[in-house]
Amino acid sequence: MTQPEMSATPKDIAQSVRDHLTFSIGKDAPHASVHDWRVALSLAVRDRIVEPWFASTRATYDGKLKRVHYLSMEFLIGRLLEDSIVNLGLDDMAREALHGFGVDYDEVIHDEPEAALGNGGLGRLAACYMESMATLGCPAYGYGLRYEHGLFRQRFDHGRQVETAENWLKSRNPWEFERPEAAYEIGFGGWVEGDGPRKIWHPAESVIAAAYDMPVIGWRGRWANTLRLWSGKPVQEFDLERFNRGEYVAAGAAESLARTITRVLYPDDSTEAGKELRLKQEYFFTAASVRDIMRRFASGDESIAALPDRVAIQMNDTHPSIAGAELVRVLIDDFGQEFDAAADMAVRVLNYTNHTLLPEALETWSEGLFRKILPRHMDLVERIDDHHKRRNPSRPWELSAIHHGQVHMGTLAFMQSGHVNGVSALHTDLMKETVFHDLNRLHPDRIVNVTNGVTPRRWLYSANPTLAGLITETLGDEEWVDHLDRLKRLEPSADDSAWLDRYAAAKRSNKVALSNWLGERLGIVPDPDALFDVQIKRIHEYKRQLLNVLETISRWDEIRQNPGADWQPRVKIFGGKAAPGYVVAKEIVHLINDVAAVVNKDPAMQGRLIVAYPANYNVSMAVRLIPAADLSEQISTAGKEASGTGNMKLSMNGALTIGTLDGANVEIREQVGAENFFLFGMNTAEVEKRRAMQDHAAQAIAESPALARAIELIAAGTFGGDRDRYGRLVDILRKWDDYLVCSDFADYRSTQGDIDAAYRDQRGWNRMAALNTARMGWFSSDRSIRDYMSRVWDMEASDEQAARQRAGQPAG
Ligand code: 26Q
Repeated sequence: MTQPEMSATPKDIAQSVRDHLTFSIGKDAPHASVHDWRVALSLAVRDRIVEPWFASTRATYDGKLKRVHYLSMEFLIGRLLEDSIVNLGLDDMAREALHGFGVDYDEVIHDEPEAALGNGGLGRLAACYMESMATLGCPAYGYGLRYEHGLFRQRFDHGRQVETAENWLKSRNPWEFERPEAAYEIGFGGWVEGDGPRKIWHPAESVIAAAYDMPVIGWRGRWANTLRLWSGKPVQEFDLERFNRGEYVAAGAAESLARTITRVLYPDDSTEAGKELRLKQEYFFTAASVRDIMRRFASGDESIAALPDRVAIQMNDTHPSIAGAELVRVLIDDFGQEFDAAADMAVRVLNYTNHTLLPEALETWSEGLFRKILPRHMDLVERIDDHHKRRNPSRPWELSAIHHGQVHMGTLAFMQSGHVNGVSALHTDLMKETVFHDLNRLHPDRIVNVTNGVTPRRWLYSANPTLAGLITETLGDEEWVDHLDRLKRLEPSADDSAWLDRYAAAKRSNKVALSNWLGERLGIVPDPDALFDVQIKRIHEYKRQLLNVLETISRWDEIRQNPGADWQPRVKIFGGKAAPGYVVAKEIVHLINDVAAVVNKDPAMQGRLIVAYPANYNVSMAVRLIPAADLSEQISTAGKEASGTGNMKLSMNGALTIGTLDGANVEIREQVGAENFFLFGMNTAEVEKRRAMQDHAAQAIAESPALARAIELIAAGTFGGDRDRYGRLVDILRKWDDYLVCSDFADYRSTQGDIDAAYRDQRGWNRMAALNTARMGWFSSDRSIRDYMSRVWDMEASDEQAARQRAGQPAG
């Protein structure tokens, strides 16, 4: 296949950029803005993706390969230009080409708005998986929503979070291709006619799902898949017939729904449930995707019996789980199947990934709302539930997808899936023991584990060029980028002090760059030799940013009490957004900012403690922070974090972890070695026991004077001036403490002390950091996708076929 990186020269790229500037944008070089150059470069790069993109599609259909359809409400792709350039091997050439025009490459890259079409981990995972599937030559389509506004932009106003809309589409998006021929009419509401098996649904309103395609190019440009995002369009600009009948309001309603449905991404807000528009979004993108998948399958003139051999559908959490009912509907209505056959076939096509066990985050819809929006599907859900009962006569009576007037989407998704997976070993075990206990007993082979992974192209090679350069030089070539387990070969170098100095120098240069950036952003320039301690993730009580804040307060207090002591300088860096409706999370944001304000202006600190909380944490900020981190905070209450993926990115880039036995931390610790990981806190069994205790918080506070003092300082109005400001947080800590912040505090604090001591031995620390990098290869998302191919999608054969094709050999 094509090898784009071999065929291009800087001159070619320069020519292509100039052509696009002239003919696609209509600008003359002297008058071109950074934005113009960025679009011109994007189009020049895009030209080089189109060929492998077509070739991949041809190979898939000619070879009758099985393809995966990854259905996700979220794809947190971030900036695309740099990713594409890196995967095509064009980085040096693009830089040189722009330099030749007197244009700064980095400025052009940073001009691109982020595609923040996701909340956090789940959405970013989908983006990493798209990249890995393209790298592995796994034929795949991503299906999602083309939100006009992605996740809100965060700003701080006197320390309080303020949300504003982010408009990533305000200028031309060079990565998308509109596909007017791929459009589906999606109905909502109305009524169902007939009581036989083939019913006719008369929706009250409908919206057109219009496709926009983005190519996703794999490493070295050998394979490209499609990310298809749906946008809402009115069926007619105005329903003239209805208007003429005098139904003025109804005629306009469909149009207004069309304009609303893909307007905005819902922030992950476990407290706010039952939003009608959210259910409409879920059905809208799922129905369009299922119809698209089935239309494409039907165009291949194979019998419907072949469907499970050609099509796998992966549901990213329950958000697309209405796909099950829609698939059954299409199999009945358009493919003439009987209900039972359709329901049985659906199980052979569908799979479901679970990302949470938190009871309040498990998706449910009231039967009334469900029936109002999707009357035909509500009937189907009842029949699917009944079919599952008939197929499993030993099913306990209480095991049903519909309970007390609520539709339980997790149960429904489980019943309709051939495989259900958790995202880390611990999480999968807990799934079997808790939420899916009964279903697991009924279907003991259905639940499998696929531990999450991250793409090393973005999160190591591209984000951390200094370290990547050292790795390449040490290992002799770049093969490690797509065979990440080869990082193991760095292990012997961890005992070579000259090499270790270079490893440390790479980290230090990243820290210098981050210090300068923090200086520009916040006016704080930390000493690059301080310990950079990083907690970056959504703000949530279970993730326990409060634990970190309490330790920060305690540290500040102690330095003030004993300013003469030899304190290890630390920079506490926080990043993350709170859901707009999550009051407690917003108070935590406010507290971090108030603590930062007090600590950073305290002359007694003398650089020994700095708190930095840059606003609007997103993918691009992660790319700056992760390579510069010394310490990674993964401190959730054991049993609450399904996996985590930031934990993997940080460790891979040589940050040591302070963490609980939660999510993928368990496996990270196994891989890097317990001696290179700072473990603290209770495990899941201990958490459960402790929570059953009365007064666990009061006891922990009584046993730790440092904790009592830190809470007292907050309660006294030390941060922010008034005593009432944090009354609620103080009450939570002292009275309920559901996430056991108090109970884990003493161990956390003493482990932080161990870390200070360990950091003083720079050689020892660097060795541990290097061993983290060397042993994290298993967490490549390439490994995760291989696991999905073999454990979930039954795609090993086509993997081999595709591998042969990628290597340029004829398919056998
Ligand atoms: C639900 C209903 C209404 C509005 C929003 C939502 C919603 C949106 C996003 C609910 C949940 C999410 C996102 C969840 C998420 O990111 N989970 C994380 O998934 C990661 C990838 O598997 C894991 O590593 C994390 O542990 C998990 O928290």
